[in-house]
Parts: sequence; C-alpha cells; structure tokens
Amino acid sequence: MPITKRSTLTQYLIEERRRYPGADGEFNSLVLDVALACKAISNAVAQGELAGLHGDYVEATTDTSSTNIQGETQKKLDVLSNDYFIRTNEWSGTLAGMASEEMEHPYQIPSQYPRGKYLLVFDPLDGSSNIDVNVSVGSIFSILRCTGTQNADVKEADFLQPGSKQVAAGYALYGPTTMLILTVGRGVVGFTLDPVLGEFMLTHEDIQIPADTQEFAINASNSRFWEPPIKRYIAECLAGKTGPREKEFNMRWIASMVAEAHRILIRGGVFMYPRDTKDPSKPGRLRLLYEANPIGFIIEQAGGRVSTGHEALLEVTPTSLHQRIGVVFGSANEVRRIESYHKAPRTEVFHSPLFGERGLFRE
Ligand code: AFP
Repeated sequence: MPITKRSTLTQYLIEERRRYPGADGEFNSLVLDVALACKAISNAVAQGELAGLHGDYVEATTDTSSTNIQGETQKKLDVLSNDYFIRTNEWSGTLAGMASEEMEHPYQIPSQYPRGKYLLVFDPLDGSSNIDVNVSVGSIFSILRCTGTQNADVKEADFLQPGSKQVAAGYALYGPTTMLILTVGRGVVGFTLDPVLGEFMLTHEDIQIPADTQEFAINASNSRFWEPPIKRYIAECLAGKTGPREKEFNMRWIASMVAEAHRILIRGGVFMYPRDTKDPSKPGRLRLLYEANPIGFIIEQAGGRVSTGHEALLEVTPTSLHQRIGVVFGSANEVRRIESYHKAPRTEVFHSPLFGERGLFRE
C-alpha cells in the first residue's frame, strides 16, 4: 500500500523498511516502543491534576523534592515519563542501553532481557517547568548505533557520538493534539495521535522549513550575558524596518523547546539558546545529546539549519553524557546570518540604542 496521509506509524515504518531488504525489523520495533511510551506520557499529561500528577516529585525516604543530575527539581511527570520510556523499551532486545536527562549514568538493560544493537537517548519530558501552568511539553529521543562490545554493559563513551551519527530522531509534542515528529534520515514526517484509535496517523508529509523568516525566539532576560554576535543579531531584529534588516520581526518564547521547534517546523523561525556568560560552568542551557542533537537532526532533515553559532552542531563530538551547548536553529538563511556574525570582526557590531548606556539591553 503506498504511503498516504492517514497511514499509521506502523504502515509508514514498514514501507520505509522495504527500502532496506536486509533490515530485520528491530529498528521498527524500537520506534513503535518509543511511540508507545509517548502515548502513555500523553495520557498522563492529559490527566494532570485529575490523577494527582502535577507538582514536584517528592522522595519518599527524605520527604523532600528530588533533583536530577542537572540540579533541577524533578516534577512528578518527569519521573513517571522516564519510567514509561524505560519500561516500554528495556524488554524488546533492540537496545544495548539507554541514557536520559533524568538519570546520571547510562541505564543497563536488565539481565533477564536480551540486548540489541541500538542506543536510545531521551529527554522524557522537555519543558516540564511548564506542566503546572498547562503549557505544551514534549518528549525528545535520539537513536544511535552502539559501537561497543556486543552484550557488554554500556559505557558513557558509547553514547558520545556526534549528532551526524544519529540513525533516527524524533519528538512527541503534548499540545492541543499529541503529535509525533520523526526522521529516519530521509526527510521529516509528522503523525497526529487519533485518541479514539490510539494510533499515530500520518498527517504531515515531508515537512519543510522556509529558508527565510521574520520570527525569532530567545530568552531576552539573558541579554546582558549574550556574546556580541547575538546582541548584534537581536538588536538588528528589534530595529525592524528602521534598522539594517529593513523589515519587522516578531518574537515568541514558550520555554518549551519542543513547542518552539514545532512552530519552526510548521511556519519557520529561528530559535536561540546561545552560549553566554551567565554561569561559566554551563556553556549553554540545552543538553547536547538528548535535546540539541535530535532536534538539530530533525531541523536539518526539514531543510533548516542548526549551529552552535561557532560551528556545525551535528559535528560536535560530545565529551560527557549531560554536556550543555549553545544552540541556534531554524530557517537556514537566518541561521547562516547568525553564524556569519560569529565570524565577523567585532568592529562590524551594529550599534543599537537598545544596547547603549541607557538602553533596554545595556552592555
Ligand atoms: P525544563 O524541561 O527544565 O522546563 O527546561 C526546558 C528547556 O530545556 C527548554 O525546553 C527551553 O527552551 C529552556 O529550557 C527554557 O529555558 P529558560 O527557563 O531559561 O527560559
């Protein structure tokens, strides 16, 4: 059956597999298990306070809110979503191991289950600080090949592969509808969860990001910590028609990267969480392996561009599981412009009154 709108995720995956006669179906089974985790999370997110799922996760032993390896307070739904990812994926024999934002060390497949050739890396609930205010959140995942010894315990080093090595990446967005966005390295497709059938149905074929945009997303409260190229770019956008860009710009900030990435996939735009000087121990806010790389892979597969500002993000070799990095992604021409500002000599910085002595974004 040809793939048309309203094919199920399973039909889409089977059609894709027919392109690779040697494929044994392990990959498809893995993606379907990830999709099952996302359906379970979607259900929990939709139940929210009805199921007592809002608020912080409290450790039973200490009766205090728990924090993850990043030092961030864990929400009940962070912990539950992480558990759903593990339980739906540990048993099938497709995985050598997993790594998550919520776990300090790689997760070993329990000894009662067979081990496979893939690694699953995920942020089970991105944007979770938005849960209690009922704003869209999502799950992000990345699939890598395990190059370590077969059947051995996985090591952190097995996961430290550049984003260009990803076999597949995707995210689920829990918004007005639940969507699953997926790339297997041949463009980007989007599925909408039919809540009656409980199936992800193909609704968005071959998603393409427009090369140009007049919309940007950045947390402007960090402006005094930005590096000069980002200050220049934002000042030029804010100057609108009267500035060097000679056009008006619009701004959005949801603080839920999955939701921002989705907006950009659908109508274009540029997202920045750049490296800044706020906390010298953190070279950026977003995590490379389970936030920036999977979203970056999707964005590039949809014709957009992803960068650290300084270099191609998907070529960065990670040095640790929870490494943070500066990220710029979205409409290709705009990202290229931001990269060119990082290469330009300081003297080219646009002097906007917004960054002047009494300006809104004082240097
Ligand atoms: P949480 O999952 O802790 O809410 O973090 C979300 C996130 O990693 C990303 O989705 C947002 O773009 C970014 O952080 C928001 O950061 P600010 O809190 O600085 O706006």
